[in-house]
Amino acid sequence: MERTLIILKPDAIQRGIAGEIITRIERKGLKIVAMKMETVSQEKAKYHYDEHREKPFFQELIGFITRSPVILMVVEGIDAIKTARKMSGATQIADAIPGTIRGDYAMHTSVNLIHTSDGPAGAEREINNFFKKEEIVEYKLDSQKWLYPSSVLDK
Ligand code: FUP
Repeated sequence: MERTLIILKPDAIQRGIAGEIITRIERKGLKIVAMKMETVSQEKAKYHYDEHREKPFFQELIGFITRSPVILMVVEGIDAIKTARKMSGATQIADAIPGTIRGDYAMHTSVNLIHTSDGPAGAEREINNFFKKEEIVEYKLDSQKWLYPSSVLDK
């Protein structure tokens, strides 16, 4: 099982579609193991987007993610990182195909509703930036026996 960070960005909440996005995540079968709302600080935002520090869109990116509250989630599943990225859709909005969250609901690359980690190292770093260990909830999700074969769950 893999974990990834999902951020429902300020536009998702301000436009009232955070619930719809959470519904998609639940229906897919990703297990939500942590969730909270917060206004992201400048410090956390800059750490989160550190790889983009030198990019021309960096200031806009930090301004956007800190502008209004976000919903932060940690979700778990087999190949959760890739699965969440596929569900989000392409970074460049014109390439985000219908059926993806960005493809269905977003109009601009800079105002794109959702962040998901791009790999195992990034996921760990990003989860630790926003969540303390004790905020991640250990529980059994009964529906998993209808989402995965027993050969996977018995491991
Ligand atoms: P993604 O992983 O799809 O969120 O994309 P990146 O990590 O490459 O980019 C992080 C954020 O920077 C995107 F969510 C939006 C913003 N961005 C721009 O505003 N312009 C660009 O050309 C690329 C990214």
